[in-house]
Amino acid sequence: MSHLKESDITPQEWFLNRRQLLRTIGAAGLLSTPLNAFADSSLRFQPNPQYRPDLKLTDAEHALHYNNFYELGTDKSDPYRNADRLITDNWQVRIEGECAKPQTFDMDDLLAIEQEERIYRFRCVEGWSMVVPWIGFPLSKLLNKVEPTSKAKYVEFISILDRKNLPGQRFNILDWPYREGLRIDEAMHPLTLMATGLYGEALQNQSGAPLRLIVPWKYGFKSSKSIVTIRLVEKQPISSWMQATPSEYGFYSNVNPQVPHRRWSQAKERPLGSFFKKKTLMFNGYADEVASLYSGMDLRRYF
Ligand SMILES: Nc1nc2c(c(=O)[nH]1)N[C@H]1C(S)=C(S)[C@@H](COP(=O)(O)O)O[C@H]1N2
Ligand SMILES: [Mo]
Repeated sequence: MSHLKESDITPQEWFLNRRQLLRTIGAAGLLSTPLNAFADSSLRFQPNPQYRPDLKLTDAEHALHYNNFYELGTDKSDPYRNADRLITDNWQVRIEGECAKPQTFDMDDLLAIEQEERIYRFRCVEGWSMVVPWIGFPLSKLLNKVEPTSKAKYVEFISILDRKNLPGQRFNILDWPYREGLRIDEAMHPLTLMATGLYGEALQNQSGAPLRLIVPWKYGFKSSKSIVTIRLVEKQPISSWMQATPSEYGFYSNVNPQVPHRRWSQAKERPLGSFFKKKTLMFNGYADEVASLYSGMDLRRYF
């Protein structure tokens, strides 16, 4: 895919994407095509050199066609096949709860925050993994805007509820809407990203458009897609997965090769597109950055 090459080889400078190019041409009066025809892939971002590990990127063909997004179906190919069932027009995100300035943001507000590209490892609890270039901004930048109070000990993330259009929400596979949570220090951690794009373009629906969370040291299910509400709370929230199967899915869900899932080992993972497995790293390779968040905690108990 051509956009994979774009994000891969673009040096550390502002990336002039197609829409900007079109806007420039349009402003010069050379173009008559309505610019909103290209709106869904517009994103201006800067690669962050701090997060460009020397790792081979997963082929976009895999990352965009093998997904977990139960609102769009439970087969790995369902999210891509049913992508148009997710309606993202006029998307807004409400940030509320324990904060001085609760606010509703639209996507223009969020895209006005400086967007950066970061290459992260991503590890699903099921045992597959990928290395992909997300675009977005640290969640802390957004949370600081609402001024969390001292009672904000946790953050809850609530995804879209649209039973009429989302095929998966016709079934009680999970307790909808999809809910996840982080401790406030995890949410404020510089690695925690609100993603708006992937492979140089705005998020595709199957990836959780228009806005999803990325917490690279935790199993993938903590990285909620298509978020509509972020709630600052005092008590530890109960995620949809904890509610569905408390014995298998804990609140923390840090990637940990030493703590097996109830039904399988977590020692190894299969990178998407690869036949061979490789060893899973503690905290998915981010131990230097995040291990201190859990010092003194028994990670078998707080799984
Ligand atoms: N709203 C919502 N978010 C979700 C999910 C989901 O079913 N619904 N699945 C999670 C799981 S299990 C994983 S592994 C990742 C998958 O992200 P990807 O499809 O972009 O790889 O999304 C997570 N976020
Ligand atoms: Mo997952």
